[in-house]
Amino acid sequence: MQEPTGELLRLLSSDPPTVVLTGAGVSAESGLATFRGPGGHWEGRDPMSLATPEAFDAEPMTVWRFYDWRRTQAASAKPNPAHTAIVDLEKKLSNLTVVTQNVDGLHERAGTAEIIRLHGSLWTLRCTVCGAEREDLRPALHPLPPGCGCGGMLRPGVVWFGEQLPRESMGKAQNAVRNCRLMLVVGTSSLVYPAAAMPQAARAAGAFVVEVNPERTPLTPMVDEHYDGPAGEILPGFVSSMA
Ligand code: BV8
Ligand code: ZN
Repeated sequence: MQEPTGELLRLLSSDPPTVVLTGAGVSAESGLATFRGPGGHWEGRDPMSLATPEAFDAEPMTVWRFYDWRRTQAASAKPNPAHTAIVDLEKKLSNLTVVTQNVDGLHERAGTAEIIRLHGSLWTLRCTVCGAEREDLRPALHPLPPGCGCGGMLRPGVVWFGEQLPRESMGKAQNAVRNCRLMLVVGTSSLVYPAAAMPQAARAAGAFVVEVNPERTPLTPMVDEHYDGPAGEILPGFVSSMA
């Protein structure tokens, strides 16, 4: 299915509290590799094996070179029509929240105002000793690993596998998920928890759940509607079909 159905358009015209849950697929058309798609590997290493505290402890330089590469890629990428359509939806609806698993900052650069980052950000650095956090938009950091004024080593401000999600973001996200009447699940393989549990929670709370993904995922059998195409084409179609 590609064009929005009458049911979805009727729901959109009722201005429902809406959550847009996004994953790496929403940045695919900006040229950023997804985690599990083709080209997702880095120097032959599986990103999943690098995005862990164990990898950072064992080989901080390798992990920093991976994240410095990710930052360089993200800095040269541009928001794509999927990001822009989500900004347009936020303007047309009175209560829309983006809950993203992405760390690339493209939603923010596209102009999304209400955003909850579940897995942190490539652009935040956190000291492993004193915990001080700072934003640093420079794509290539030198020297690696970057250091804190206290002498400690800085780490990327992202949530690694095996790490707890930020309590505040989780609380806000769970609130938005429980109160929404429409959830758009865009560009995620729905494999990583606890983000992957959110669509079921929304559905249990009575929301209409729509998945936008060119592939089927473990979530597909449970959604109300599945649009099988690139988000950069499907989402602008939703916006242009709205009155
Ligand atoms: C936690 C930041 C408590 C870093 C990321 C066994 C069972 C269940 C759970 C677990 C388990 N073992 C361990 C766990 C917990 C684990 C987990 O869920 N593992 C999975 C792999 C089984 N979760 C955690 O560890 C989380 N913490 O649970 O803490 C705890 C503590 C200890 C022990 C247990 C529990 C932390 C998870 C956060 C990890 N950090 N990122 C970084 O980015 O470097 S996750 C990383 O992968 C991304 O951030 C992203 O969130 C995530 C999933 O990737 P997706 O975004 O979905 O992207 P993916 O490539 O997978 O898919 C892209 C999709 O887009 C595809 O479907 C594709 O078809 C589609 N697509 C492609 N092009 C387009 C498109 N869609 C639309 N348009 C297009 N053009
Ligand atoms: Zn410090």
